[in-house]
Order: sequence, then structure tokens, then C-alpha cells
Amino acid sequence: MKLYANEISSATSRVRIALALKGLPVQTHAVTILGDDAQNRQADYLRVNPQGLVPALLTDNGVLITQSLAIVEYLDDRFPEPPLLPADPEDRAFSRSVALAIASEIHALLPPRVAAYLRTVPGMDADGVANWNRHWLTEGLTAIETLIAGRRTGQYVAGDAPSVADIFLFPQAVGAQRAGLELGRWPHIAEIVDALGALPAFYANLQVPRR
Ligand SMILES: N[C@@H](CCC(=O)N[C@@H](CS)C(=O)NCC(=O)O)C(=O)O
Repeated sequence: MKLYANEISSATSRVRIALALKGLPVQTHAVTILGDDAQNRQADYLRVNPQGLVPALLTDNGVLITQSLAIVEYLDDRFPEPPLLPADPEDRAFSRSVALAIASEIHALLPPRVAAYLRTVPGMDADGVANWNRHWLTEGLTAIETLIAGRRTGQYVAGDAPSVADIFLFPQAVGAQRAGLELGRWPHIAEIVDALGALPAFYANLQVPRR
């Protein structure tokens, strides 16, 4: 398998963590995503992924899969051990809800293309963009903390095994810390991030801070 990836991408980290939890090897193809000459906006990469986003996974069968949740679920379907979704249908739905609350309602407002556009808005400067990021991280993580508090049954988001919810939560929560937010204000999230951080798959496959 080949993973189109970027080292500062938290969406890429989700796939790397899933691969590590399953012990799967992958060939990495690095794609730059910052600056005017970023490779993700160029024709060569748009032919691979018309959305111009990483991650994207080329399977052993030569099929390209885009969107990190689809990639993680594909890996789980194809390589079922250890499972990345709980067995109970309602717990599975909850795990996916948390993953989507991160991917769709937080992360989608923060990537480089959004920051680049914001910087063109009159009156917006680097501090304004940083405030924008902290605002959506705070609003999103506060809602997720309440969701988790209402349903938590184990040491992770959806039980006692890491699931897609944890795979999506960890990179976003550590990213929030790096953006200057204290995780302690969200006690369940802080505790889960601590527990996940003790597992080898998590910090080792995290995005590096943006330079
Ligand atoms: N919903 C997508 C999000 C992918 C995404 O936004 N990736 C970012 C890096 S974390 C990216 O490629 N950004 C390029 C850009 O914003 O120009 C997923 O879950 O895979």
C-alpha cells in the first residue's frame, strides 16, 4: 500500500495510527501542503486526489481511497485485527460520531487552505487566524467532552480498546494543546489522551508541529 502523506497533517496521523495499531507496513509518498508551490494543489497530485488533500491511500489492488475515515474503515475491513470499531452497533455509531465531530466540525475549519483564504480577508492577520483556530477547537472539543461524558464506559472514548474515535481525537487534542489550549478544561478528553499517549502507536505517529 502507498500512503500520500504530510508530516504536519493531523488527518494523515489518523491513518498512520491505524496502520501502527494493526502493525501494517506502508510505503509513504510525501506531499507538501504549505506555501504557494505546495504539491497538493498541483496537477500531478490533483490527478491522484482531485480534492488536493492528504491523506490518500493506494491499496495493493491499485484502488485509491480518499478521506481519512474511509481509509481507516477500509483498513479495518481488510485487516480486521485488532478491530478499530466496537462490536456493539450503538457503540460503533458513537465512535463514528466522535470521529466525524472532529473531522467535519473542527478539523475542516482549520487546514492550510482555510488559513490561506482567511489571511486574504481584510483586517485578518496571523493573530486573527490563531484566534479563529482556538475558537473552533474550543467550541468543538467542549461539545465532544459532553458527548463523551454522557456515554463513556471504559478508559478510551468507546470502551477499553482504542477505536476510530480515539484515532481522530488524539491528533486533534494534541494539536489544541500546541495551539495553547489547556486540555485540563476537558477532563475526559485529557484523561483519554493520557491513556492513549501510553500506547506506542499514538505519539510515534503524530503530526510534527507546524514550523
Ligand atoms: N476530511 C479530510 C481532511 C483532509 C485534510 O484537510 N487534509 C489536510 C492536511 S491535515 C490537507 O491536505 N490540507 C491541504 C490544504 O488545506 O490545502 C480527511 O479526513 O481526510
